[in-house]
Amino acid sequence: MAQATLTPHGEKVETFRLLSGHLIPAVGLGTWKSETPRESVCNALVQAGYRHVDTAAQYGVQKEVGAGIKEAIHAGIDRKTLFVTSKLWCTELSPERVRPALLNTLGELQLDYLDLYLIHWPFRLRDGATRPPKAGDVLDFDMEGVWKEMEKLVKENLVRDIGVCNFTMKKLNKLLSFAEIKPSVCQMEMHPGWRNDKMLEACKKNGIHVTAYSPLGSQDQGRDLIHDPMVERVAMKLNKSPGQVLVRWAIQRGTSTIPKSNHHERIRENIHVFEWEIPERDFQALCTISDQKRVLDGEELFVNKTDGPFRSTADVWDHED
Ligand code: NDP
Ligand code: 1BO
Repeated sequence: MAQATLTPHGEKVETFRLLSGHLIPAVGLGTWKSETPRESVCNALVQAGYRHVDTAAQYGVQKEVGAGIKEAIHAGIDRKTLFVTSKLWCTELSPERVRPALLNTLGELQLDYLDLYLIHWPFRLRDGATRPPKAGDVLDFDMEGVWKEMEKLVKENLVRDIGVCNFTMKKLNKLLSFAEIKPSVCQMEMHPGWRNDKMLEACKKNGIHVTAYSPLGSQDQGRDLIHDPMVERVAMKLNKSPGQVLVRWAIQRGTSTIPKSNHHERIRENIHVFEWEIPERDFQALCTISDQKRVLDGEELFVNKTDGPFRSTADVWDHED
């Protein structure tokens, strides 16, 4: 359940409590493919009231994101009220590379700790791996060794929480079999066009909070949920925008979510989701959207149809879909 708190300006914001006891704000700003990371982050924090930013080393924008955070701090935002997430990229997925990768991320972001550090994808890629991967580009992944290094980062106060992205139930169960510190967060693609109910339930059962990525259906080759007739119908009925309905739907499922936008008016719009709710009937109607399909299925990154180790997207997702 989301909990409501007030900002110093009296605005209501919802948060979720993690296994660690820390709070994660229900809405964060996504930064993948952001064309205006510094301005967007600074505006989101200072003008729109965001306190949660999601980035990753792989996005190539950490320096600009860090500059945006720094500007916001200069404008009076307290670092302690922020929740900053970054992610360990696939080329760094071996035990000896975890700590240097985190230190590099902290340097780029100009921060001395992260609120959340996530394994970006549970597959190791060779340096210089191509898309799609050539034979030998996708390597074995020492999950236990990498997780132990992530746990050390928590113990050294370099990161407050650790977690994973793009895991299957099989991989989550493996992680839980040896984790001394359980993952606080599992970040997964989730929206009405890909509800991924099974993974959401598996996480809830283990007390693991889910952050829904691509809540609007993503971009470029993504899924246009903004113009989905059901989403438009609910938005019209509630006098909200389709983007707001999609963000609110994610929160009412018990997930935090991280919509990305380059446009300030949309960034503002996407966080004005706290003083109202989608009625149960409309919420359920949004849960019936057909053609359930991932946008980010990992094919380009990890599938090599002739040389493996993953010859299909079904292999990537452990045949669980
Ligand atoms: P989103 O679902 O957030 O969609 C972004 C697209 O929606 C952009 O084209 C944006 O355009 C548009 N948009 C934003 N707000 C509105 C609005 N109110 N009305 C209409 N259109 C809107 O896609 P992402 O894939 O970027 O996902 C969000 C974030 O999740 C990422 O940025 C990243 O931080 C994270 N992520 C994590 C992954 C992982 O593997 N862990 C994978 C994918 C994403 P414009 O910018 O022009 O406004
Ligand atoms: C390839 C990276 C997907 C966005 O997190």
